[in-house]
Amino acid sequence: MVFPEDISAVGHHVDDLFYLALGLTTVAFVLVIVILAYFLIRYRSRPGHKALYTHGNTAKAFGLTVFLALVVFVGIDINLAIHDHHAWEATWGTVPVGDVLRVEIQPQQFAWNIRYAGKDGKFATEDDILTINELHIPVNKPVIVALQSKDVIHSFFLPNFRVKQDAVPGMVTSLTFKAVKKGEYDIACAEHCGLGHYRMRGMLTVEEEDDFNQWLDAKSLQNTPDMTWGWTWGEGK
Ligand SMILES: [Cu+2]
Repeated sequence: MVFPEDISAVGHHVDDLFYLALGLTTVAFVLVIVILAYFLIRYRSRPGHKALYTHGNTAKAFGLTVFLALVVFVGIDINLAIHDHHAWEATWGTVPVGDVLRVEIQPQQFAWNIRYAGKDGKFATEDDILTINELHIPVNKPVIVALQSKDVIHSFFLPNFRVKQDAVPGMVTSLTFKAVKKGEYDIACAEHCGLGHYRMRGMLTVEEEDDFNQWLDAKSLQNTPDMTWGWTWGEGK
């Protein structure tokens, strides 16, 4: 449909959920319209037919209402809740362990400050590597991003992974994702964070692990790490 390309391992669960919700509500909508049209035509005003005044049948009306409510509740609400649970589990249910890339991101008005741990595998040390609006990750490797905002609430949004996570001042939040396709993709801020919100666009580059390591090495020669973040996960990779 009109979604951006899904390059994640689990994003299809979210897409499926959307299509399911769209499908179920479309069926309900069409049914209602068809029944409405039928009654409009069937009982329309025409010569030879007198209008009938009726209070209806309370028992029947009650039964029909309960029946329809159950159909909607079980057929749509419960159905969506079950699929929603699957999508949630797939996206957020398991935190990857082992060979994982950890990154710390501190958004601010209006940029993404991105920090890698460097050779020692620890954040907030001399060999940290900093970039602005430029996140590189290896393909087929789980990534865990820790977030804490410097100022207001931002939201780290990866449209091509179907995930987003709020970044809040004073608390560390995190999210996990894995790319299965190389390329250049968008990072967006999904929280209206001020006048320059529209400028909060970052670039995500997904590449082979070797290319990623080369890029990281080149970056590490260029920059002086900023130790003023005031928060860290400590261990990284
Ligand atoms: Cu923002």
